[in-house]
Amino acid sequence: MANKFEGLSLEIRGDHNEIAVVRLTRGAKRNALSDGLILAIRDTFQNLPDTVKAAVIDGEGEHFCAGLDLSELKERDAGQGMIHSRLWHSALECVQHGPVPVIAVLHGAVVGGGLELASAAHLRVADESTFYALPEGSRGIFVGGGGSVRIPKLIGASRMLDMMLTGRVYNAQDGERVGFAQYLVPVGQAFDKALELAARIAQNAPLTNYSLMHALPRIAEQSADHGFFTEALMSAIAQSAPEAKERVRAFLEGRAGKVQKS
Ligand code: 1HE
Repeated sequence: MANKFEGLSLEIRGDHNEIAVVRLTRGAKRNALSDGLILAIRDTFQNLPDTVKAAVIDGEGEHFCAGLDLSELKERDAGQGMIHSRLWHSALECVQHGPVPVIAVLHGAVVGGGLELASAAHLRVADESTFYALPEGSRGIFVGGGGSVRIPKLIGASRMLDMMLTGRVYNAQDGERVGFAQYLVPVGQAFDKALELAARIAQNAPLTNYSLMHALPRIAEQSADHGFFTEALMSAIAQSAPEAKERVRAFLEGRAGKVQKS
């Protein structure tokens, strides 16, 4: 099943239509994010078919994404600028807090708004061609797509400050070391790795995936006391699901796999 939007395609894969592959298809413009493309991202993640249990987001061509479409950067007054930034926030919120975990496939440029998009995903798989930058600093602008909230959670505020103040570019190895990507693979292999991870994630109990996506980041922002309480609630809800009971029973009866040394 395939569906095509302007600058973006959606393909549903898997024996049970459980994996969504969302691809930016503006390779000629290095997948620069126009307002139309931001709206397409929002609508796509808001309307994933019910069968989908995990999603992959990829970019056509040599680069994942060159960020904001600078050709649309026109004179905006403060109010219009606020509305534009909030549009990005609502779209990337649909990626981060949509129905299913999202894996970003990184290669080439992951810059500006492209890095903000990647940061809204739950996992990032980079290949060795990847580089990360925040050119907003040198273009006289500021991040507006949620980067100031999400990027420090990956790499720390001081590293983000350095990137914006000095134009520092992280290569793929250093990017993985500081926390941009959880996986680093040879050039051209990131998509297959992401699909493999998506297939694995799609086998989890849906409530487990939901609680990891929605509870874990919120607990990280709570006080320890509130975090323990939220954890107890989430844990009780997850273990009460019939699917959890069946999975535990399967292990106790020798029907489920053991944890294997890697
Ligand atoms: C673009 C954009 C873009 C390329 N908006 N059109 N982002 C940036 O500041 C990054 C700007 N882009 C680049 O630095 C480079 O294009 C790349 C390193 C990503 C790729 O270089 P390269 O040599 O492969 O491609 P190119 O020749 O620079 O670009 C190919 C075409 O894409 C060219 O158009 P053409 O009509 O001349 O063929 C470029 O103009 C076009 N293109 N990037 C518009 N970004 C919510 S706030 C977020 C704020 C930001 O994201 S600011 C950071 C913006």
